[in-house]
Amino acid sequence: MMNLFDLNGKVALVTGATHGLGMAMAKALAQAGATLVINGHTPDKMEKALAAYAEDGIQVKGYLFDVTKEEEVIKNLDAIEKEVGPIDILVNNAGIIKRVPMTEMDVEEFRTVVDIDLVAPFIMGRNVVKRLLKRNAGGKIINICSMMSELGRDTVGAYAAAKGGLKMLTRNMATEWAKYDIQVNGIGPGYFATEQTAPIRVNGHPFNDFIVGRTPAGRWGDPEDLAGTTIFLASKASDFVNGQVVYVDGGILATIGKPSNE
Ligand code: GCO
Repeated sequence: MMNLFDLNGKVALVTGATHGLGMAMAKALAQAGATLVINGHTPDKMEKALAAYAEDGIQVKGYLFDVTKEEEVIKNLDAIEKEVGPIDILVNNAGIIKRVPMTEMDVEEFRTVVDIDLVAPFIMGRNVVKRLLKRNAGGKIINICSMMSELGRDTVGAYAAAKGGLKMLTRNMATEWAKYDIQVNGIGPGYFATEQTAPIRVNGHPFNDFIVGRTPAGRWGDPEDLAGTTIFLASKASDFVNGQVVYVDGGILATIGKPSNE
C-alpha cells in the first residue's frame, strides 16, 4: 500500500522552492523518492537553498528564471528536460503578497501580485502539460492556494483575488487535462510560520494572537505539516483526485471561531 506514495523514477519541479513552504514541499517530494528540480529568482537565495538541501543529503538542481516570462519558462523547461529528465510533477508554489489597502494600492502593484500568483501557474502549467501530452504521459500539477482562496482580509486584496482565481484555475485545468491522466489539485495552507508571515507573527502583534485563537489547532502551521499532503497529491495515491483544493489549515475554514476571551 505504501508504494502508492512512492515517487522513485519521477522528476518533480517546484517553483519558488529556495525557502519557506516551497522548500518544505520540495524536500518532502525528494524524501519520497522524486528527482528534485527547483526554481528560484535570486542567485543568493538559490545558493543558500542549494546548501540547505545538501545539508539534508538531498540532491537537487536549481534553475533561476522568472515564472511570469513564458520565453524564459520554455527555455528552462527545455534545459531541465535535457539535463535532468522529463517533468512528471509540477508544484506551482512561487508567490508574493503585498499588504496594502486597495484604496492605496498602485494598479501596477495589483498586476504584479496577480501576475506571479495566478498568471505564472497558468504559464508553467500549460507548458509542462504540452510536454506531457507530447510523450503521452500522465502527470501531476499542484497549485499552492491559500486561506485567501476562500476568505478576504484587510490589506491583501490583490493576493485574495489571485488565490481565489488560482482555485478556479485548478478546477479548469482539471476539467481540460484529467482525460489525459493528468491530475491537477491545490493545497491551501493556513497560517504557517514562514518568512512571508513573519511581519504578522510577532509576539504581541494583534494578528498573531488572533490567528492562534482563530485556529482550532491553536498554533501556527509548521512547513513540515505540508509534507504528507504534497506527497499524496504528487503520487498514485491521488490518481482519481482532480480539481480539489486540500486545505491544510489547522481547522480555520471549518469554524466560525470563538470570542478571544473564551
Ligand atoms: C496574510 C498571510 C496569508 C498567509 C496564507 C494564508 O497576510 O494574511 O500572509 O496570506 O500567508 O496565504 O493562507
